Amino acid sequence: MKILIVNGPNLNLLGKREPEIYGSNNFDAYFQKMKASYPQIEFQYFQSNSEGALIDKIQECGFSYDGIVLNAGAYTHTSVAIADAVRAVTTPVVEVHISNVFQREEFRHHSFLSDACKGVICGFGLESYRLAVESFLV
Ligand code: CA2
Repeated sequence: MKILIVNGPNLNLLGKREPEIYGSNNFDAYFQKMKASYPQIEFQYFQSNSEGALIDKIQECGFSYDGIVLNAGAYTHTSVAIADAVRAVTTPVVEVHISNVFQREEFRHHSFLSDACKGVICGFGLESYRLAVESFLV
């Protein structure tokens, strides 16, 4: 089984800034542990601050992978183009958020991606990613 994990803008700063919202763990350390606990899954990780690069990666893997875990960061709330890419591919996509976006500012309550995705997981910190991976195993 092949799963792609995609992180959008500013998520490269995880563990370095705003720990009260996003926690103090660095994504790479979390990802290494998660990979070790799913030896049967072939993971690829991709992070970009650029909308086009995120779309290119979704298109590149979206016809051959078994699942995509997507945290599009702030593009979640703005990007029709990423939503179109999610709709265009055949691989199911699960939208994730580290924070509970519904407890935050109103503009974070709307996602352009959710209705194009298989499901949405938010508010469980970095464990949101593991829960999304689990969703591909059931
Ligand atoms: O909660 C999430 O995972 C978000 O997708 C994170 C986005 C935010 O715009 C979404 O509304 C919810 C922001 C990612 C920024 O990540 C940072 C991490 C550490 C320090 C600063 C920003």
